[in-house]
Amino acid sequence: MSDTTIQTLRLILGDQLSHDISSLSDIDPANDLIWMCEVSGEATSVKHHKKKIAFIFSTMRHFAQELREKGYNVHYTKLDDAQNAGSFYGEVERAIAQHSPNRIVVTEPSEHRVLEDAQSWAENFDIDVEIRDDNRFLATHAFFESWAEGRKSPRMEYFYREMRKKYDVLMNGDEPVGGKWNYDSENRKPPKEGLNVPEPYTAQTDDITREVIDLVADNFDDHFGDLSPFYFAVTRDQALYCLRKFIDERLHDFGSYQDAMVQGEPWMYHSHISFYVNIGLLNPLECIHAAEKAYHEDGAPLNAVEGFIRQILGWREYVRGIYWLKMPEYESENFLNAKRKLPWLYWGGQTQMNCLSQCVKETKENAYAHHIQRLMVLGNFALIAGLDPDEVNEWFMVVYADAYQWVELPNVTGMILFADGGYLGSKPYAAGGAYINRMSDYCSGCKYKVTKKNGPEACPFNYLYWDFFIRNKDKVKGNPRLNNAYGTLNKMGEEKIEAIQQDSKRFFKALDKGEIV
Ligand code: FAD
Ligand code: DLZ
Ligand code: SF4
Repeated sequence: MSDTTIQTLRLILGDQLSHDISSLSDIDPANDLIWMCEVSGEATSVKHHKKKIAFIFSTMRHFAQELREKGYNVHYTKLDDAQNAGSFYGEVERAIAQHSPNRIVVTEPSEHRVLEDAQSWAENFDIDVEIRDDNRFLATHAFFESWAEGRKSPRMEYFYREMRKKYDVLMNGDEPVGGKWNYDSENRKPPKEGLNVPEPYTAQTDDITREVIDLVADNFDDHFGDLSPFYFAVTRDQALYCLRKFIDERLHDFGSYQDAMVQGEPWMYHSHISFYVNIGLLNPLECIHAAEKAYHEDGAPLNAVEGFIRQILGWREYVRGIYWLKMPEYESENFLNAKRKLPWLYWGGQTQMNCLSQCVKETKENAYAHHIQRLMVLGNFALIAGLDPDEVNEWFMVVYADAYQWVELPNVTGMILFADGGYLGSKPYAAGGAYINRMSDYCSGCKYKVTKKNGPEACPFNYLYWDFFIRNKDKVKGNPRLNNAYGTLNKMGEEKIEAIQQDSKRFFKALDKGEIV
């Protein structure tokens, strides 16, 4: 279909790859045109990890093929098409010029920047534009707003309980199954010797994926990350298989080892479905129901099932709610006034801190790190080293294949950096080396000594942790959840405080000069 008049132009963005998406609900296959486009403006809005771009483009191309097989008219602009306008705005303009549609239908873009762009089309192109709710999320904007209204600090746990009731998930009438809402206290087992972690899902690459890999290699060679090997699912069938494999092989131990980190085991007992849920191949509710069924019918333990469901029904929906409630101001929050530049070690530069080195290495290879690596190693360091939120947000947006701003920003600005002053999280998630040592085997392979608190051999997390509380005293001391930390600090002798500050000063000087730390 080219240079023909159509009724409705239906735009499908790169993270809207769901057959039941709202923008297609009333499609007229004979008269409507679906428009999809690979645009350099999106691939370089930040310089996304090579594997992430390949994943998105390959999944988009497979989705377009499935839509055509269903009998729909699909226009697909490839990145290297001569006519490619390079942006959503330019592509919409081109589509209108070619096809003179009566109107445009699009599901609400997941990112504020793109929503603003879409909101400008009606006036700028003098056309009727309908922006529909994204029906793949479980809490509408209205539901979240009314829940959050009047709450000074709307905590995830209470939102999660409402969502459990609303969707009747793990409920016994009005009561939670098992008598408790949250089994997190059972989900903190350190790793033990001889864990037999199942192999992760690895998809076969087909011609479409191979073509995309070549395209990414040719066009984004200067982006961070390894392109090969490429193992992501790129179709709904493959993603469903990946979900099934998680439920059958990993869910049982998901809870117990949720916080554990093991060198050489990037995938642990996590589900690795965030890429697929966020891009639209899997629906969050079907993932929740699959886990709930495993509890009722296959003996999956409640701590694992509840823990997994809480991440999707609770955290995932909650961070999206916060994003839309707080944007666009949320993007520039910097409560702690953190200014340090992101050190080179985040891009794979050498470091002697083994925990950071391992987490960055796996991120570069896989465009994935599991939650506790993101939170307690990469995020914890960013917090206690006082890294600039803009730089940290950019890094997290670039490196993970599941990163879109609606989910990345609240996790970084709110959860790890406390840059929103405690709106999302009740306290800064700062931790010393002892936590990392308890939950991982990284420290045994590190040049630093986790048991040493001060001096050049000491684990930097140990003194930076205290230095963080000293530096930010005026901002966070009143937080009741930090009473213990400040109680301990108050009892510290001057000599100890002096040693902490000297070590931190020396460390930051080396870090800022780009020396290997
Ligand atoms: P599992 O551990 O198996 O959890 C199951 C699912 O729960 C995930 O697939 C995801 O959909 C959901 N989930 C779990 N935790 C969160 C959370 N905190 N917020 C939202 N959803 C959650 N997740 C993203 O999807 N995209 C991001 O860009 C992203 N950035 C993060 C940045 C930081 C600093 C932190 C601390 C967390 C971030 N997360 C992000 C949340 C979480 O780390 C990932 O969702 C998870 O690691 C994905 O791996 P998985 O599918 O194996 O998750
Ligand atoms: C992340 C991304 C990238 C890298 N490339 C494209 C693209 O070429 N075409 C596209 O439709 N979407 C892409 N995306 C995802 C979009 O950034 C995402 O859909 C919007 O930001 C949502 O508002
Ligand atoms: Fe990380 Fe410190 Fe352990 Fe080294 S000793 S791995 S820096 S926590």
